[in-house]
Amino acid sequence: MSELQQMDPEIADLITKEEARQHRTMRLIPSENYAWPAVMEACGSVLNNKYSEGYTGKRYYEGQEFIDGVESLAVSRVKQLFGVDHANVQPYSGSPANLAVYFAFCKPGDTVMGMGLPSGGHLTHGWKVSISGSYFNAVQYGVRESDHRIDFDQVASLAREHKPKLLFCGATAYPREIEFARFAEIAREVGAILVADIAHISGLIAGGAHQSPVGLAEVISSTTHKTLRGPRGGMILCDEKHQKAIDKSVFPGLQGGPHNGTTAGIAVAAKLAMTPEFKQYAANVVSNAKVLAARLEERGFALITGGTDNHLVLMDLTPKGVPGKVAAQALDRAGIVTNYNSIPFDPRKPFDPSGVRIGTPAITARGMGAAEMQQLGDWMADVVDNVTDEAKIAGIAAEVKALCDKFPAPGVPVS
Ligand code: DSN
Repeated sequence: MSELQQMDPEIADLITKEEARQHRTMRLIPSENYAWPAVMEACGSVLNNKYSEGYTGKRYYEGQEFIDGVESLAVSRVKQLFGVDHANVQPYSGSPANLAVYFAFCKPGDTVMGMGLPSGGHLTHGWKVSISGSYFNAVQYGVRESDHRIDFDQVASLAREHKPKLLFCGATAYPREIEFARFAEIAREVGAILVADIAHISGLIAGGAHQSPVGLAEVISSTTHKTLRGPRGGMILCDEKHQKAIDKSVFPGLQGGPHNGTTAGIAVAAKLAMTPEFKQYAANVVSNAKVLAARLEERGFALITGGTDNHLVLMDLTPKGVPGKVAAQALDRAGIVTNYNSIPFDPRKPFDPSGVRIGTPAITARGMGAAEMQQLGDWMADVVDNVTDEAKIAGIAAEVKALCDKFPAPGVPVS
């Protein structure tokens, strides 16, 4: 029996059940993935026990000789991976990373710009319920109603009118390439700092499956646990001229001690992301998303923008006559885990929207390929076309489980 089972059987039991759930289901939430087992090992180590406020060589606590080595490796590998001047790997996650970017460059009330949540932007890009939309004068751009692509005419005209200090690009529910060069041109024209939030696509960028914002965005923020397959954490990459402002903003501006186990996990993930295998993984994530999208479209799903360039597909369930939440819940019962999501110009409310958002990072990490994507598209259609047929859904759940048995998830024990 493990220490945890002896000391806290309730938590041990819940973890065992979650392991079984992660094994037997297909994880399609596009922001989720399986961290490498080596990453998990680094995160669950004695590094957890150490306080290290400050940065390498300049700490406020003694006993840092090995922690400094861990953070130096994480920083140098992330810099090498993305080809940037500076990397701060201490943000606790993506939202704190973005908050640190605001704190580095803005005062409350300053004007900032980002993509609105209903168009696929992130809460922290200025949406009104977030601190970013209430402490700053946040101007929101969106997508065109005609094709649901980013409306660059609107981005340019709003930027000229409002002259934001920061212009955020990057998204959480946008299935197309982010055109960093077009954003950079607009930012340059109005004197804004372009911030690329690459949380969803950092692994694709690292693996060469999406263009990089480096050289176009002066500041880049990201999580480290999505397509990058690292620990739950965040990072900020920037040009040398912003290094001081960013570092001061993260610590002591916003955070206390870094989570050293996470820092080690980021170092491990950055090392693994520099391998040829990871390049292949990133390419497979995108090709799987395209195959899945094509099959779903053949089976009658309406895809926002008509398809995908990245890891993510956003579907409008309206033509199927099923609300997004009902579809997501039925899919979950079939072992296909997605999230219901607003679509652009959604007539329904965010808690009961028209869409479902899916992505291929996790199922690709299990080694699934084109044949499995075709099968998955068929299962999804069969579920959504029969949302009240529990016998059919249970049958599909058994088939999903049989497929999952053939493709064990990295780092997830099979009980
Ligand atoms: N919660 C993340 C997502 O699911 O896209 C973004 O923060």
